[in-house]
Amino acid sequence: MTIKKLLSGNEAIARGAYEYGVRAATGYPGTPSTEILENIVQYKDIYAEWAPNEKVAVEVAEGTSFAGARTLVTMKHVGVNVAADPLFTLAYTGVNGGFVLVSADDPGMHSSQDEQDNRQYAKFMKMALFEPSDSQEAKDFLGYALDISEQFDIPVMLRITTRISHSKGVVTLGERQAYPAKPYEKNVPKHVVMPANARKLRVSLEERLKKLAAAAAKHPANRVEEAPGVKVGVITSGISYMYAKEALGDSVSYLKLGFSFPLPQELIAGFVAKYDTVYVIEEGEPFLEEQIKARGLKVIGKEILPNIGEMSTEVIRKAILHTELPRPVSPPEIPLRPPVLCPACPHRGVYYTLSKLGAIVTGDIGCYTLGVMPPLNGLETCICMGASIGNALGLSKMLPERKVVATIGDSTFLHSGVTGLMDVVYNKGIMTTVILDNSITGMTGHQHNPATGYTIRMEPTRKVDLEALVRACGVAHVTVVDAYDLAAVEKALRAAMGCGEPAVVIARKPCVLLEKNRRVSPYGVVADKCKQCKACMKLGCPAVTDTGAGIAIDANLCNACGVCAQVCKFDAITQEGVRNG
Ligand SMILES: Cc1ncc(C[n+]2csc(CCOP(=O)(O)OP(=O)(O)O)c2C)c(N)n1
Repeated sequence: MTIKKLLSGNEAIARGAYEYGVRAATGYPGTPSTEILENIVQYKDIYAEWAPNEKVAVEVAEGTSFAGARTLVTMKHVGVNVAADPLFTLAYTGVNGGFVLVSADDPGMHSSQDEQDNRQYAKFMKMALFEPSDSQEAKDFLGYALDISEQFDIPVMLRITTRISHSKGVVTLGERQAYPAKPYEKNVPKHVVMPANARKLRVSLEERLKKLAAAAAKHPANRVEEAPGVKVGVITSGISYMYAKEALGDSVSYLKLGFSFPLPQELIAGFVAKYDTVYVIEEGEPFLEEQIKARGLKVIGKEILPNIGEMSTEVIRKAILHTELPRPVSPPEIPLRPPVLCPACPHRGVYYTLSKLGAIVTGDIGCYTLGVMPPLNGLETCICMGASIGNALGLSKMLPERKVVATIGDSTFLHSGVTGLMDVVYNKGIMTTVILDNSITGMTGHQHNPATGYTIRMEPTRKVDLEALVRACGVAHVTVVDAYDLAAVEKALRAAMGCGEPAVVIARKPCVLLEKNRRVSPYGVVADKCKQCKACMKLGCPAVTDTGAGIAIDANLCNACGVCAQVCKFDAITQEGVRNG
């Protein structure tokens, strides 16, 4: 009996890992990739781990592949920047067990700081590239990718985007197939990339790529869908295929590229020759288009289609058909809801305090980036994971008259902040680092990390002692404070900022959402004590509102951190006060 299931692209990849004999899966969380590993956990035959960062995830995956296991490693697009070093070299060494890197890109930046098109990395790194268009293909192409990896001794990128990761489609399930582990062999010329070996591997890599290009030309992931009698052809890949089909239907013929690097140039040339006009419809950069044009073929692409943001049916209709469908209903008036820190988020009090102290505050990537929003206006830079500490060191070196404070989450500190801290100590930085330790990787949905004490399968494990770690880096001035205790936070920050040496404050309190079922007695306002000074409004807590007639606390939102009560000089906020909601 055939079993079919509605799966997201991420769930389908996890299922594919199970069916196609993956034995090891590693990664670091990041939208839109996170649910792949979270779903792999249900398959007990697969070793799974969250690594501290993407580079380590790839290095572990290289080890499992060298050991002979079919291996999957997952990350968001910017994670590939972090992991680029071991990935470039892996194309040289090749693999043993099939090695597939899932790069989950985020066109439109729904949840990211940039929208890099990582197909360019596949070409740059000289990996094979697969681009599924839906959940079924996400599963099937993982199988293809593992086979290609093993046949051609090459790592393969399975490149997905937010819409593939998170939209659902019907997927036909199969059984787990038996792929016996390949034996591990000591092979120094292949695995030790000292220059003498690397030069030989470089030559073999080009030979492998040539063979790969020939395979891509005949591969079932690349197919022509011919519409009889039409004069227009479309070359497309990934999610753009879906949009193109919806916009143009069978008024054009399609060359759908699922295996898109190395590009099957002969197949493309044959297709282009058949039509008067050929469009290349691809989301993001002109990855296919530039390579096709470099062969001297005449196609139309980014002259009329954007390289910014997501592709869509509307964009294609407008650019190629010059028509726009009327919007079926006018959108309702939706109130703007800018993202905010949760009620009782432990990061709030730290940014509130910092905003009083006049320091330059650098930020990093995590829930706490929301400290930038008014009224906290808490941070001034945010570049990429781990950058806050290096940014702060640079600022402090050039602006010695200013106090500079870096703020960074626990997961981000372990990901790539700790090396910045070593630099602060080594190069005698006079600045403060605040580790916002909510004891979880909050922003991406509560994944464990080396400081939480649990593995991805919730097995208890040893945890990194952050205080001991920063001391081991050479920081002598280390304070740990309760992030809800504003007086303690302020005292610790003032002491750190005044100590004249590298200082670390660990502001600790578990993420409030970790205690989902906690019963709390919410705070309320004692009306006759409230002077309406609005000091509590400066916290930007969604539970506290100014109704015009007075301050009100929504009992349904209040998680009883008590921070608003601490900022009230008139004792007008108490757990006995009047609650709304
Ligand atoms: C290189 C890279 N990998 C992954 C991500 C996705 N990501 C955004 S924030 C974050 C972790 C935040 O956790 P933490 O530092 O503990 O802060 P919290 O959100 O818990 O406050 C991750 C993994 C990213 N933006 N960049």
